[in-house]
Amino acid sequence: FFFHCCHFHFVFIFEWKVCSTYLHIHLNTDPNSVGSFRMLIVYCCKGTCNFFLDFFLTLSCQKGHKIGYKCFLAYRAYENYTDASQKCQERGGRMAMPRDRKEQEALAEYVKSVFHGNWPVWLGISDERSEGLYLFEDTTRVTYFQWRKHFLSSQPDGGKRENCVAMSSDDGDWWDTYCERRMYYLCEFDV
Ligand SMILES: [Ca+2]
Repeated sequence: FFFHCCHFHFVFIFEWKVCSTYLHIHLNTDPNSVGSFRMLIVYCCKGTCNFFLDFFLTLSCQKGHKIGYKCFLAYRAYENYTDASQKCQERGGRMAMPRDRKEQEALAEYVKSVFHGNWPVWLGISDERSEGLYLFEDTTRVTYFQWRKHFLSSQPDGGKRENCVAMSSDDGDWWDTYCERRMYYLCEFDV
């Protein structure tokens, strides 16, 4: 048993050695974490190692908002779209992907309760690959949309300049914006 620290969270590693197969259990004690641990089974032989198993298990959704088998969790850190995606994956999740009205409404309500006032918050949706074709981060097509509709500023309106999608924290409406913009973000985890 030993303890070390990596760049964004503390990790405990229990190492159980059987021949040359290693079992690593990383308990994530990051205060921003949804409450997960990562398990790796590694087989090493003659200086080369192969991963047999590498998965995250989410234990609870105490800090976030649970709907069905998803746990949404909001992060108060400014990141651009790519970095937000990376941060969600490092924690064992992915960017939030509201797939239908029920998930959208639950997410909008949660975001409103977390971020008081009007803040843009990243969702895992973009049309970077092909203008006007909105895909979730996992490359599946978006079929339910919640674009802001207003006579002064209906969305999306950014064309090829704005290819990533943010949710507004006050009403849950979606806006297209430029992907390099840094803002709060939402991850989702399987529970
Ligand atoms: Ca666009």
